[in-house]
This record gives sequence, C-alpha cells and structure tokens, in this order.
Amino acid sequence: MKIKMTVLATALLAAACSNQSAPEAGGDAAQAPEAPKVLNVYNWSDYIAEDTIANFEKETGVKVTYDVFDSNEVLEAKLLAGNTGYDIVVPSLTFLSRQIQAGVFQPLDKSRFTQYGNLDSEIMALLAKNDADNAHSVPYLWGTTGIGYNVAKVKAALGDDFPLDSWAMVFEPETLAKLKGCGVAILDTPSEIIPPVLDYLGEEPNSFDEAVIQKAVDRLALLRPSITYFHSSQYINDLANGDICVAIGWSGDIIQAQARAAEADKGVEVSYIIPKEGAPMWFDMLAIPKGAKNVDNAYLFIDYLMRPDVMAGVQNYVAYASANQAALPMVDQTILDDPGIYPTPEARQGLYTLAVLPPEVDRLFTRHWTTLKTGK
Ligand code: SPD
Repeated sequence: MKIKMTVLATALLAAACSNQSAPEAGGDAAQAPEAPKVLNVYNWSDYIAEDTIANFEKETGVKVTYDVFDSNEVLEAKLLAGNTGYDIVVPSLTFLSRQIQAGVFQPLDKSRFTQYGNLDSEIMALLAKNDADNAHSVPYLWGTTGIGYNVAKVKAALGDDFPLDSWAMVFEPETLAKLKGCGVAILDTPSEIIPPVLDYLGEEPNSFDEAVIQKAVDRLALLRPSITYFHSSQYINDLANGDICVAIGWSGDIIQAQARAAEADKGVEVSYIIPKEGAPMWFDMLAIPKGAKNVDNAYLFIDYLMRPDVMAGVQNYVAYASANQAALPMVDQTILDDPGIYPTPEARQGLYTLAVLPPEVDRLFTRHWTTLKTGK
C-alpha cells in the first residue's frame, strides 16, 4: 500500500507543481526539473522474458537500457571500480554478500514495495544469512549448477549402460576424454567449478585450505586436455545445435537449450542432471548500487518483477525457479514438475550453497583458473 501512497503523493505533488500559476514577475520559485524516465539495468544474459522490459516500459513510460553479463566476476569488477551507471544489478548471493561489505549497495526501503509479501518467507530467512534482514536485495531467480548433455552423443561415446547421474561423466579424466570429440564446455568461473570438483573428490566443497583447493586444481589439470572451451553462456546454443555434447552449466540455461533443440526439431535431445553426489545451488539478487541515478525507477522495476504475473512470465520463459510464492499458480506445470528446475526433496538434500570467498581465496582461485585456461 505504501508505495501507492508514495507514488500517488509524488504524482500529486508533481501535478500541484505543474498547475501552479506562473511565479510573480521577479519571483524566484524555480520548478524542480522532472526526473528522467529512464532506467539502466545490468542482468545476466538469457535471464528475462522477451516481453518483460517492453511491458514495463509500456506500463510506466520508463525507458529501460538493458545490458547483460554472464559472470559474477565481470559484474563485481565493475561494481568495485565504482560508478557503473547502472540502477539495478543482479549479483549472486555470495558475491552480493561481500559487495555489501565493500559498501557497494544502498539499503532498500521496503515500504516502497507493494509486492514484497509475495516472497517465500523460508527462502527470505535463508537469504538473510548473507544479507542481514534482507536489507540490500530482493531475490530474482535461483537455480543449480549441474550437467547438460546431448543424450545420443553421450551414449554413443560412453555406451548405453554408463550411469548418467554422476559428476563422474565430467570429473573422471578417462571418461571426459571419450567426450572430447563431441565437444565439452565448462562455465568460465572458478567459484562454481572448484567446489563441485572438491565435493566429488570427497572434500569439503567450500574449503579455503590451499592444500585442499590444490586437489581440485590438480584434477582440473587432468581434465583440461578434454575441455573444448570455458564460457558461461555460449553453451546454450552449442548444446541446442549439437555443436557440443556436454556442458557444466546452469539449470535454466540447459533447459533453455533443451527447448531450443526441441524447437529446431533436428533430432538433438538435451538433458539436464543434478548429479547424485550433490551440486551448488545459488540465488541471484536484485540490488541498487550506491550512486544509482534513477532510484525511483529502480524501485518501480523491482516491484514490477515481484508481481506474480510478471515473475511467472519470466520463469515460464527462462526456466528458472523463483522465490515468489504468489507466482506459482501462474507458472507452467511443465516448469513446476521439472526436477531440474524445482529439484525433488531427495535432490535438495544434496544441494549446497557456495561460500563467500575471502579475498585471498578469491585471488588464489583466479590465479589457478588463469593457469588452467592459458597454461601460464
Ligand atoms: N543465463 C542466466 C544464468 C544465471 C546464472 N546465475 C548464476 C549464478 C551462479 N552462482
């Protein structure tokens, strides 16, 4: 309700100002310049419905400039450099947490949201562990990191009886070598790949111990000759077109690849698994950087995204889960029933969130990753 009052009050005030009679000659009653009706959003690629922005623009008259990224590291570098020019950004929770500590975001005035009550209170309590009192962020979408594969090509390379429910498919060097010929893609982000390798090796996935981390690095070095490329978005089309046969990637992205493959109808079947050993689960969060120029419009857009019909439209398009309880009745049954999007209770047992990396571990990850990719 309060947002309505705020917007209404602002509108009334603006109207009152514009209806004021001209100032007396010699008077100095300058009119406040009207706030520009623009908004600059920086979100992940392939992460919004095709009509979300256009519908928001039509409804509000706010013109949106919408840019995309595909890695938390890229977003973080911009945020830490300051003055991004963006009014809304979408870091993952663990990155957001240390960005809050760095003073990058403004606290949110939740009384400005009309739709906040749609959010699942259990999920909000979980998120509050990284953003106390949910003070700086609103959840957008969540998902898991797992394996996408081309069913026919992987079976042809590994045999019909090879179990396709385990990280063994990608973390055993001899197995991955058999898939090399049909193309292997890995997310280009050490913070998402090192933990599941450690987990697969029986170590604590979120270990900060250098010697433990080295075990994942050594395993990745053995896998390296079989990896076609490191990239965090190209795999969607490549899987869909049959140009690669396996990718370590994000749930909804791989399910989008599955849908694109089905639409193309060229006989490519893509499947997504959350490996039985467990997998990272993550949340991407909407936040307003300090210094944002169009804060009122940022509030409007975040509130808009929390509307059940809008969020359901996003989910139905990008195939990710949300924290919006009220949207669920409008989400397609195929999305709700897909265990790759809403994991089964059994699969949920194996999911873990990623740690907030201290700077020295973050630097260590980056160093190892550069060496892995470039050999230097
Ligand atoms: N194409 C959109 C992918 C969004 C992925 N978010 C990644 C979060 C990783 N922690």
